[in-house]
Amino acid sequence: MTKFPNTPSFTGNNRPERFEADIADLEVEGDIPTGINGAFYRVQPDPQFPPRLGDDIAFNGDGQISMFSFRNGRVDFKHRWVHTDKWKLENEAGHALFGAYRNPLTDDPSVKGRYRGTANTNVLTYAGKLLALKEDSPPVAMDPETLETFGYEDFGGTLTSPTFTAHPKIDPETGDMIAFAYAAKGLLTRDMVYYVIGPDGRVKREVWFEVPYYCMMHDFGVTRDYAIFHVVPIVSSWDRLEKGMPHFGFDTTREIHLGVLPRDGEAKDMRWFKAPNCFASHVMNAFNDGTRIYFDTPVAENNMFPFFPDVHGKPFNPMQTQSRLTRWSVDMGSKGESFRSAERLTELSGEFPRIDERYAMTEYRHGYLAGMDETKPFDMPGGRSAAGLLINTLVHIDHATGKTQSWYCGPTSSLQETCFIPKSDRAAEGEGYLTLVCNRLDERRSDLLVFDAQHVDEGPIAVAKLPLRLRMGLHGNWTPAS
Ligand code: V55
Ligand code: FE
Repeated sequence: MTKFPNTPSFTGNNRPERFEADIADLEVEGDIPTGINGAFYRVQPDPQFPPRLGDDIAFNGDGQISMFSFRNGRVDFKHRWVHTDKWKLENEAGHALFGAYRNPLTDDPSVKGRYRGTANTNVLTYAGKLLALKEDSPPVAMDPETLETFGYEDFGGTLTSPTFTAHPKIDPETGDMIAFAYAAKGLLTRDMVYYVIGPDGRVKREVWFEVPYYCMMHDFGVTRDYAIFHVVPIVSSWDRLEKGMPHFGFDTTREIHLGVLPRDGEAKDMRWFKAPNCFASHVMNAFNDGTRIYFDTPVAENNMFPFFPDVHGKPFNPMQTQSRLTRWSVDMGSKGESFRSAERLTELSGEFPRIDERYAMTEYRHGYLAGMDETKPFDMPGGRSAAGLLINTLVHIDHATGKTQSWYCGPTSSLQETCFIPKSDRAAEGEGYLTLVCNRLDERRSDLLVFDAQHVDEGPIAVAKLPLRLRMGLHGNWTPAS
């Protein structure tokens, strides 16, 4: 008797799927290189139940993890819900108990004070556990082989905030996990905490500080010597929540801020820089040369989230949502508080930036993007993502030459975020594969594509075919079998 609303968030390409699945030995076109040995995990939001308030946004769907295990040219598929507290409480009740995205005032009173997280934003392994992440709650730990949920991860009792970013970074030199939490003293608080977690899975260093204004702190940059926090005005307030407005709204009248914390420093060592308003969310990579810091992020002129509308009531402007990879630089040795240095690295519009993670935090050459090429044909009305964007190209950027390569997926498909797989531990930067989910919109089905990362424009070298449809996902990561 379940009935989902007849709204854009729940129909067409956004219709719920709600399955769990195991498929041994997927049908493959082409050949998966036998040297690929490990698992690609990715996460997608999928609502377990119809929304409590009649409609909802994609960002509030319950997290489901897909695991593609590669061995000897064969790919096995496993797909499971993350058993968050929200999922379990609602599963027991048989209907939704939690209301709007990040608004506990809209919840059933029986769930007051419970973690509201959906674990739907990122998934990675660390210290032997698979962590499913949503930035408003602690990580949810799962078994990396069976995808069974263990429960909330408090890093051996050392996690001191009720929230944890969905974009932690692994330091390739130390093996540490560098992370942060915002709204770290409760909903809408300006308190943040920077964390260093050791390979033993325990927090070994934390620095508390405040941001200039509460906003969505979705990602950050880490270099060998600095952690960089970009404050972009995707803002909120108790007033919004009391009025039942969307949690976030975009404020074009506010400046952006860049907080730079020396990794071995304390809050007093942090410096804040300012720049004119723009939209930026994900960070491709960051690095520093002495005190000069480089921070690569796709930047759009205006808000990219139509479901978090302009706080001054200006209509959403799709023309201004095109994001282009931009290099910001700022010097910790400089005087003054402005940073203006922004160099556009490509004219292609793209988001979901990725790298060969072995070159995280250092000067790097190869970057990958989910490209949105408006000049290419699209024959599937309703196939656009919740943000109204259509990802139709896989892009490789070579920062050494400034050249790009791209591959267009055709007029009846769309693409999800890619993930780099090194050919081996000793392979040179960028020598490896790219894998990503391709939505076959006309067939209501999905494929997993595998590319040679050095020849993106030649198209996939192998396609692992799914007989079912994955929903639009967020992020994913590679874990080698070793
Ligand atoms: C994002 C996604 C989220 C979220 C906050 O920018 C930010 C992406 C899937 O949920 O809660
Ligand atoms: Fe993200």
